[in-house]
Amino acid sequence: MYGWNGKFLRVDLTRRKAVAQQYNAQLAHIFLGGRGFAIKILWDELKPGIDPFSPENKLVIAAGPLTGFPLVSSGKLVVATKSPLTGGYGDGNIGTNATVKMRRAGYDAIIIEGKAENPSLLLVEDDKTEILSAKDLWRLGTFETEKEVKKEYGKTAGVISIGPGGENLVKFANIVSQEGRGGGRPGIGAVMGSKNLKTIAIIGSGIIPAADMDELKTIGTQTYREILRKPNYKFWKRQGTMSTIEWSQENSVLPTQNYREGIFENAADISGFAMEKIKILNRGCPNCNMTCGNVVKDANGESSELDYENVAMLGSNINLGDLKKVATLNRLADEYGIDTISLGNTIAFAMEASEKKLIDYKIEWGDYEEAETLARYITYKQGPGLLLSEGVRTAATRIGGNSQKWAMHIKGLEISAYDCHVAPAMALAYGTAAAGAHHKDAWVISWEVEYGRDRYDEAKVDKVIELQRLRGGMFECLTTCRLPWVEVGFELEWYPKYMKAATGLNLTMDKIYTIADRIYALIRAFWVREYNNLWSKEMDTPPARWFEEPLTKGNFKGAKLDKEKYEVMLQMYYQKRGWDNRGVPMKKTLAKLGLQDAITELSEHIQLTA
Ligand code: PTT
Ligand code: SF4
Repeated sequence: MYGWNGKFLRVDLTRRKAVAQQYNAQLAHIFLGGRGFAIKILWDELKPGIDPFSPENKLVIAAGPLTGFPLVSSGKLVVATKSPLTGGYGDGNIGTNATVKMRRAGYDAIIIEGKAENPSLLLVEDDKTEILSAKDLWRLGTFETEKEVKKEYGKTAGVISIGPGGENLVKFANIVSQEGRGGGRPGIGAVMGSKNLKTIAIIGSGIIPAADMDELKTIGTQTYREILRKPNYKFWKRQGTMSTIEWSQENSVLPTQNYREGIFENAADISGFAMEKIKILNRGCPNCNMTCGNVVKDANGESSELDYENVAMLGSNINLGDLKKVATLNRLADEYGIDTISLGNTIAFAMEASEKKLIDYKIEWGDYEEAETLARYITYKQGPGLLLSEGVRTAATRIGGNSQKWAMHIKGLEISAYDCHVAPAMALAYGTAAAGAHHKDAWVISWEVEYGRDRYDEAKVDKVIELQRLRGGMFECLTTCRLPWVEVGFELEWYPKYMKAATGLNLTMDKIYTIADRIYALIRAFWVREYNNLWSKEMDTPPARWFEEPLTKGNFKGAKLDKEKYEVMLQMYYQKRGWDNRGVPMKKTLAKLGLQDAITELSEHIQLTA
């Protein structure tokens, strides 16, 4: 096999054993890698209904057939598990040297099962694996943890770690690497914490096998140069994802005060241009020449790496218009190892609940000091943090008072940073994303703004599916960064060429789409298997706020989503995917995608439509 190493590393923390396992080419050809491997492993190996924090849950870290090669932005890693936040499939994507090192150590994925007795460090050094004590690292923030690990195992070791958020099982704790790359929004870091696994260090010195290494290096060099020539490249290096703040404000989609509004009066103060004034350097993921991590000095003079989502959620959404203070909250989240999107969403929820006197705790819109305190309370599960660390879905259920209408989540995952009062396609993208309300699967909003905001039609449904196939399917499986394509217009045609050089296979876009559809169907089957008869199309529906409370400001004043028309689009989406009117894959769809086993298994949990 070329392109793939053909090996997984399986680590049982309970028995303190690690074994390398060969897998066959068939698996690689039908699931590709990354998210594809993750869902296949979790579907096959997890018993339905398990507690996500029990030793029975598994944590998969997986790369794809392009990861780690000298190809454009190929330093990404998928981290996946059964999510404690949503109860369904959860994953995230981190740019980290750990993925390159894992591939060079000879593995395409690491499957972590069981639970270590004490805080542990997993060390993978080529074909040697050790489970070591992490007693001295426990309670450290993610930056210090990585620093200490590198002191011991060398600067070039790839390291991913959890912070106190993951240790304390905050349901939206994630995994952090390289002081500013964070991934695993639906609590993947908390599952790592439940296994007493503080950090993973990987040293890999081998060569990833390629079908045609000369060709791979030639097109690698050619395409890195091509990126440099892209017209938008220079501006991208200046602002990265931060330019989206201005765009979102112009288009009334910048989440403000818990998604009540789509414009923020202090947007200019937290924009990409404001960021440029306090920026000190660019950082990025391995194998990338677009390095888009904007490192700034925060309110305490510490460095903090800013991206659009972080700033919108910890800025406009909580009504905070001071970028240095936003940067401090962002740094705290990275140090604690908690997801910035869910944190900003949850703080905004608390501010609204406080305003409506549904909780005793007092926190006003834009109150930076209290927001910082609340981030700490959440991380350490103190005071109001105990409830809020469960995420807004659970918090709303507990505090009542109609708060479910403005608990801004879908399937339990807090919505990321686009307001959808006038963006039905983006609402559908959130509604049907693989892990809950995440923009990663289909960032359709930029297309939608051009196409026509208030239309509810088939073209929008088609676009959501097309983007899910590319972003949630191809990029999550190959596993490389999608931003060269999304942000500077790197042509998609390069990926089949990359695949040919890496694996020797002719992977056409049609074949990629079929693989993506297979993965979406299996992820959906995973959700349905977990929820059984509690599953309904409501699970794919955004919160009531967007349908019932119109915008009160800006060009779209008075606008809101139309529930009936949204439902028509949702049914159209199901039909096109071959799912029934509850959003459950039909037998014939599963059969067509080669998922016969899933028919038998899923039939034990819910009645399937033929
Ligand atoms: C992703 C989500 C995002 S998406 C952001 S900013 W974005 C937030 N980043 C966080 C962070 O930082 N620290 C923290 N404690 N929590 C954070 N939560 C949020 O997580 C990220 C980039 C970005 S920046 C994006 S869009 C793209 N995402 C990609 C993806 O998902 N897949 C892929 N193949 N390529 C991608 N390229 C881009 O990567 P989740 P990163 Mg992220 C500090 O994890 O769970 O998927 O949620 O990984 O290495 O930081 O790169 O405006
Ligand atoms: Fe990482 Fe940005 Fe490069 Fe993507 S473009 S690989 S997120 S540095």
